[in-house]
Amino acid sequence: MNVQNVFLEAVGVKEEQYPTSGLSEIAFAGKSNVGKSSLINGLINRKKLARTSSAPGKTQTINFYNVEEKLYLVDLPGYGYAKVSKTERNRWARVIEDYLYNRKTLQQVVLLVDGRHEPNNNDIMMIDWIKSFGFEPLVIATKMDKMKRSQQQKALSIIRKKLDVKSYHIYPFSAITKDGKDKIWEVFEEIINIKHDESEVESKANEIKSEANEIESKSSEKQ
Ligand SMILES: Nc1nc2c(ncn2[C@@H]2O[C@H](COP(=O)(O)OP(=O)(O)O)[C@@H](O)[C@H]2O)c(=O)[nH]1
Ligand SMILES: [Mg+2]
Repeated sequence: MNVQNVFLEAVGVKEEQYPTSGLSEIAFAGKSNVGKSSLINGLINRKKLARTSSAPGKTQTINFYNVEEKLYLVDLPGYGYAKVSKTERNRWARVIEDYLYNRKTLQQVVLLVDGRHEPNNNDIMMIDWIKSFGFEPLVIATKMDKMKRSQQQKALSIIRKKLDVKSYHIYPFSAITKDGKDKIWEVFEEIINIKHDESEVESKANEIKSEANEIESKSSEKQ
């Protein structure tokens, strides 16, 4: 996607605060500091529109970036930051769960994991969540520039096995070199278009149904 126009449209923790335009959205989940904000910045060609920080656990809101009035890229609050209290963690779970459950325009949740590390229990819980909400288990492995090329395939295969996803579900990315960016956009555009087509088919089907009902009620009037 050729991205020129992008802005932070909404920041919030509950439905009333989220955008109401009906545009499709793709959300990023993953532990604090994994590179969610950096990935978003990379995808939208900005250095720091999405806030990146080396202090983990900071983004506790859901942030909606409007991209070309075509879709939202959504930065979800990160998990797994040790210093967060139990109350904080519960709040986090509720915010994310409400969002995943109720957000009609959400087309895909993407899990980010650090390419260098084996996914932990939180990552596994998150991918299981993603699967249970009916999404494809899409994974982006971040910080690939921190690995030698020769280590990369092996690292991806470890992640794939640990999360139990297919090789076509995992995409490498580096916010430094931007390697992987084009492929990721390709996948996202396909997701948005497919879902778009589906909703067109659905609305056509509803149209036909209501025409059929009309004909039926007219013919029963005549009898
Ligand atoms: N070398 C390298 N560093 C990265 C990459 N992505 C993120 N970082 C760094 O990792 C830290 C956390 O990134 P951030 O995007 O804020 O993570 P978030 O908490 O998931 O949003 C920052 O210091 C980033 O500069 C990457 O692909 N390569
Ligand atoms: Mg962030």
